[in-house]
Amino acid sequence: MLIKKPADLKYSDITPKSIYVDRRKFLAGAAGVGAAMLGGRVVLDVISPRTTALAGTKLSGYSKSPLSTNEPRTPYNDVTQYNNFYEFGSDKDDPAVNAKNFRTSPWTVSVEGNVTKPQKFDMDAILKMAPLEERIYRLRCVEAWSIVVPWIGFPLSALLQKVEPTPKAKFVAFETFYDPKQMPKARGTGIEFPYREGLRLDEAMHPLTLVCVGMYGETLPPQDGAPVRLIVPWKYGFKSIKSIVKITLVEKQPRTTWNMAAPNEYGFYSNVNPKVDHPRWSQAKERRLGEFLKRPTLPFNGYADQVENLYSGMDLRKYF
Ligand SMILES: Nc1nc2c(c(=O)[nH]1)N[C@H]1C(S)=C(S)[C@@H](COP(=O)(O)O)O[C@H]1N2
Ligand SMILES: [Mo]
Repeated sequence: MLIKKPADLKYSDITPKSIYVDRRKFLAGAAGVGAAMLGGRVVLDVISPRTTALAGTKLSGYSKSPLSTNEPRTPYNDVTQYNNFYEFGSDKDDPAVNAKNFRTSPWTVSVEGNVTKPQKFDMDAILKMAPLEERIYRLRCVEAWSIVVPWIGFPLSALLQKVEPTPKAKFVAFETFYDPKQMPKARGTGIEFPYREGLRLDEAMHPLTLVCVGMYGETLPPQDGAPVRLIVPWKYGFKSIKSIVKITLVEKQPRTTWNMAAPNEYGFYSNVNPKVDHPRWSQAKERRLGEFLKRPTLPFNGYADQVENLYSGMDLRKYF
């Protein structure tokens, strides 16, 4: 049994939880098993070489962000059993079942477009790109449920700075991996794939905008967007695109999946706004998963102090 030194560790070597838990029992007492630090940052638990699934592997060496909410976190089981990830089906319990064997390694994210240094990053490069932080953020789905999750990641601005956007770059377009063979349920959902999202460049550079690689101390489970997703906490959940493979810096406002599917229902901006109802339901309240009573929805999902200046002078009914 080979135990690599931290410096040799590759993301693709990470052992899935089910396997390392067994191995831990098996190895109880063996030296070399446990959290490791690499250059004061990341890093992954134990490990022997493997190239299979990755979710549920411990992350360590991350700091706790002062940008976290102190609201109670939503139970892990709610966050991982009640999902929107249409590539794996449109019912809330579909992704947990159908994404189980989603192959997330090897994985690369291509960053291109109006940039001086277009680059393809593998997961090792992404994990080492910036110090990892745990950020406890609220995420509010446009369907009026919400969660509070200890996400792990780093500001998207750190990634964008690496590729040096040119002055022509005004928006950022994101694309999810799509493979009809691994995602046979996608077709029946009625939306177009690959799933696309977008942000204005200043929204993308905002310190709250997170490149997310983990949650609850571990790498992301497949149903929550492994191995890398976005979390944009002041916008409706569909902006927080999962399993990203491509990021393009563009001049014009990019097309986005839900806006293409129903432009009268889902805008490009999609800032959480209790005063602007969805055409088919109110946005005034939400149900926190795991709770019974509804609670009021807050403007910008409670992040108004930090983001409302991005939209000064804009009519947020028109730009919904
Ligand atoms: N690629 C992709 N990303 C996606 C979606 C999707 O269907 N496909 N659903 C979005 C929606 S509507 C929400 S509410 C959040 C849900 O994230 P969660 O399942 O981790 O709670 O993911 C978003 N990201
Ligand atoms: Mo959503």
